[in-house]
Amino acid sequence: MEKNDYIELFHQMMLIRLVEEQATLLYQQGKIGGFLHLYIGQEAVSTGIISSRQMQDRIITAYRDHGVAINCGIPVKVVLAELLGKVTGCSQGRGGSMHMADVGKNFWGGHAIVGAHLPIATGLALGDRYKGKDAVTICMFGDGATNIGYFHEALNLSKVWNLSVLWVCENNHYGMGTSVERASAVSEIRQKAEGYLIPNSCVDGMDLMKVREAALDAIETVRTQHTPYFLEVETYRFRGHSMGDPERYRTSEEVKRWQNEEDPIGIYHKYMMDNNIASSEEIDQVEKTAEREVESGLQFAESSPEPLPEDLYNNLYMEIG
Ligand SMILES: Cc1ncc(C[n+]2csc(CCOP(=O)(O)OP(=O)(O)O)c2C)c(N)n1
Ligand SMILES: [Mg+2]
Repeated sequence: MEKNDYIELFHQMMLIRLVEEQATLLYQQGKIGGFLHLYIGQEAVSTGIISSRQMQDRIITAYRDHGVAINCGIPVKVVLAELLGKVTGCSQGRGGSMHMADVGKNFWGGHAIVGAHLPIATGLALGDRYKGKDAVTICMFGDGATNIGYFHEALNLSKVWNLSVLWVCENNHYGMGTSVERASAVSEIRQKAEGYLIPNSCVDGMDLMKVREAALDAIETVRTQHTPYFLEVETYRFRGHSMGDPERYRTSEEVKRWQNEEDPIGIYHKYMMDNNIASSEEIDQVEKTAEREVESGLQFAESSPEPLPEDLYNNLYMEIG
């Protein structure tokens, strides 16, 4: 990677964090309807995975999707507009927080039903096989999703047909208020892939460079060896499951330890300094640029119109070539 590439990755993680801090305020002001699941703490996962894809590779994820949307290249102002339910949002204000999408950028959406997008990933990859496309489908999901029936059906068929799917489990240790150990008979989640003879590995998800290295290897394996691959990424969400989570299932000491010692943005900042990639002044500039982008994006989103009631029944079905 060139210097600018390293800086762009920092820029993307900063944007995710700042957009979500802004979203917290907007939610408290009652401007965001429905649920709001924040990705703060997990920024290195989507940034590392998505920066490792080629543009023909598809991305699909669950409802914790703002970071993925930004990494896929949806402008911050369009993400903010979607959060506010405005017609200029990436889903024309109909999807909101959990249903960001832009098929033109090969982002096949955030999905609210736990596990339900895994069979869709298998289907996308089957479609690519039929059409002879050299594309990898990258499917991201939480630890909780691995206890759902869809997970097993989707993994099984992906191996039966040796489809080009990279399964990425974001193990943030909890599904809502339930820890992995209380919900899953297998606490080392990647072992579940063994049951379907899918090659697998586990990586530290707080270190962007480690995530990228693992993702590049995994995507290469899928593309060249025509097999699904399972990558478990160990991470942590710094905020509650969604807004208004009283967080009785974990101690504030545990949260503080991760925030202080494992902050992905802090770890990457240090990496750039230690390796003389950028000076602290240059990194400050990137932060300032990101702040300005979020500020002007907010103005755009707030001043955008709401969808029209008469358009309610448009775009319910569409043909995808
Ligand atoms: C089928 C289904 N069951 C239950 C829910 C309620 N629910 C929403 S998020 C969630 C936890 C999922 O945890 P995980 O997959 O680990 O993702 P994380 O929230 O940690 O990113 C549950 C149970 C749902 N949305 N869909
Ligand atoms: Mg989880």
